[in-house]
Amino acid sequence: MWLRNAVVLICILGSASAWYYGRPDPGAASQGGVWPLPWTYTYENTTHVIDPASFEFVAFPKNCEIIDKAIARYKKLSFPLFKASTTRVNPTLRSVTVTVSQGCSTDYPQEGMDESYSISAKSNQVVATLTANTVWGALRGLETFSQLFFKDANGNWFLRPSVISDKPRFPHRGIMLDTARHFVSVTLLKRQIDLLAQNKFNVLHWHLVDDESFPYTSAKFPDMTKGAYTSKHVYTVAQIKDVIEFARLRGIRVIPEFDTPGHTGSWGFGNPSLLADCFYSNGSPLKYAGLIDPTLNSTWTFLEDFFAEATSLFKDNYFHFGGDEVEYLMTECWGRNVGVLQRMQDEGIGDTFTLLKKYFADLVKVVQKHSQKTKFIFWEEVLDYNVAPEGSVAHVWKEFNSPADMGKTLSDITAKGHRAILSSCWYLNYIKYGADWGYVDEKQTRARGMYYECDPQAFDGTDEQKALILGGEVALWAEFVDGSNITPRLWPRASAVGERLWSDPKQTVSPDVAWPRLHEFRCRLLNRGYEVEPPNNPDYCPDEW
Ligand code: CP6
Repeated sequence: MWLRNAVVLICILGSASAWYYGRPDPGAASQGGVWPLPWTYTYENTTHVIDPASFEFVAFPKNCEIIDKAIARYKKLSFPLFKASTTRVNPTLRSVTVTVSQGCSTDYPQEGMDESYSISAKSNQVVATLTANTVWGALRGLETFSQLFFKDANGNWFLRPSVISDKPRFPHRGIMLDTARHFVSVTLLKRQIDLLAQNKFNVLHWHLVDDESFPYTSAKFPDMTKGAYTSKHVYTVAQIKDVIEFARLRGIRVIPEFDTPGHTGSWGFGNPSLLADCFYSNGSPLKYAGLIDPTLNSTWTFLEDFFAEATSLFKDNYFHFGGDEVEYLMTECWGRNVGVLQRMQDEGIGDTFTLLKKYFADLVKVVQKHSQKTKFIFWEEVLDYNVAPEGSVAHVWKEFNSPADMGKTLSDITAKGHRAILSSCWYLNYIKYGADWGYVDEKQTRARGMYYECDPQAFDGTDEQKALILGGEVALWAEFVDGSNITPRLWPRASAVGERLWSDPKQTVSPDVAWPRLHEFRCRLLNRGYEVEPPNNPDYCPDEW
């Protein structure tokens, strides 16, 4: 009894402080709040009664694979923990019709796809409607619709009567996963793709290979997997195709990154002549550094064939070619390598920056020889050094400790007319005590730059410059991440970024206001079976694991 009283007392204190700090009821059951927040919504102050066992999803057009498979998923995702034996009720809403006005599509999702949708599920409707121009909009709408369902403590199901009209703020909303520092199984990659879709992200940036390992299988160059940790730590061509198809069905683009000319240490196991030998300033050899030698013909025949295969395997129009962190390596591996220096002289290339510029220009040439469709994304340095080909997209990452520097970079890069993707403020491999999605420390004090408050368009620049921002990406560098912790490290912290990239910034200004809805969404993901960490304190879910 004293325990019960203590709990009641704590709840009273808790709700008092909750009010003061804008905290949610720490045990709030999900009442159909939607994450990320839709652009326009009206809710009625009543509830629809739902019978999950008989609720129907009806699609137009019929026999559209991507929609039918999505409906099969959302029948389950809409009613997590539903037990079929629960007593049947008389539902006030019986079904939803899903209409795709442009019809079915078997295409791959691409940049700029139309992801808008509308939902009408008013209290006087017996049949709800979800309409979208494209299958991609229907996928996003199904996720929103599934979040309007909620259950009470007795296992009775309801739907929040709503009218919603929604679309993304940015076309590029990504998560970068690094499978080179630690291997992530296909099963767990697919779990992240499912979570991407449930958070309305649309890009998996797959940082496949790096200095540490080479898990990518090339059919043309099977020796390259000598750079994998072991022969088990690889993605086969069939598995890569499977991941791409899994992502397509969820409206997720898979953009691979082949980071070059630096970060290529593991490439040397399968192709030793590809990398230049590097040296300390005293002339002794520097091991474990990787920088491609662009002065050899063999390098270019390899890169041409290698990327011809990769650009036909991956279906997205964009490819990420890295280009980060080569400054020291240019000195150590090109500037102190007599062979490279000799061939530079023979070609009339005066310095390593000129060689770097020529490297990227030649890379673009060999890639485009076999794949006209391919567009290029590079880490920001490549654009800073003015060595990037026309039309390349800058991936801004460097200024992760300084919002001011980040703003300046965005301003400078867009002033040059480059399009940009932002990651600097969304380095989720960094962990810190506290609710770092929206607050900086355990005292919940507001601070600059936490994930929810970072805005990719908050820099000094013209409207034209701001329009060059394609969106952003969460970066999860995997030095200390593998299958054991990838899901809770990403979620729901990345959900905060998902809302920033999808929702109206004017309606999503404060973590204090967002908190209850994020809490509800995280509990929903738990019920769906994902090991997502708590974003708040105090906090508990109606159904704990
Ligand atoms: N690997 C590659 C990395 C990083 C980058 N590129 C990185 C740099 C700084 C931090 C975290 C990660 N590990 N290939 C930079 C884009 Cl803090």
